[in-house]
Amino acid sequence: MKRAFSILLFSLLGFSSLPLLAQVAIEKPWARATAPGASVAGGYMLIRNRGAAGDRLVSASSPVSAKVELHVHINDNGVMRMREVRGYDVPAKGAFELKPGGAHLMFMDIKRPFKEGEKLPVKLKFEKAGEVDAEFQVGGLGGASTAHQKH
Ligand SMILES: [Cu+2]
Repeated sequence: MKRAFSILLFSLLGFSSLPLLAQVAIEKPWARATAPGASVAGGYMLIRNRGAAGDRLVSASSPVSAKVELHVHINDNGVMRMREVRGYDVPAKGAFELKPGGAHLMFMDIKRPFKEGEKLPVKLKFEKAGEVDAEFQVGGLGGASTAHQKH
């Protein structure tokens, strides 16, 4: 009888702690290596939302740059331009992808060049999930990075 009670209690505790688990997961966070003299760099990742409610990435910060902005690419009469946005909506049981040519984090006024292979700590702030830490792996210099130099 006592055993049955503790099993019941355990499962109740198990259930009640579920909402405290992170609902948002960051997959494959990476940033582009920078060319000498570059002041900005792009960051990418897949944000997965396991929760039953939508969430929103509202800001990001990192000690490696003065600030981190949330950008999107827009096609302005055939010219690709970047624009800062206030957040990225991540649908319930869904995902939002930041990738080259699309939405991206923009590291502004980087304090030193990003070198391939290093890891950059980034703090992401979500409306519901709160602060989530991620480590962005620096990848190689890519062809699409020239668009970023025009910032
Ligand atoms: Cu940008």
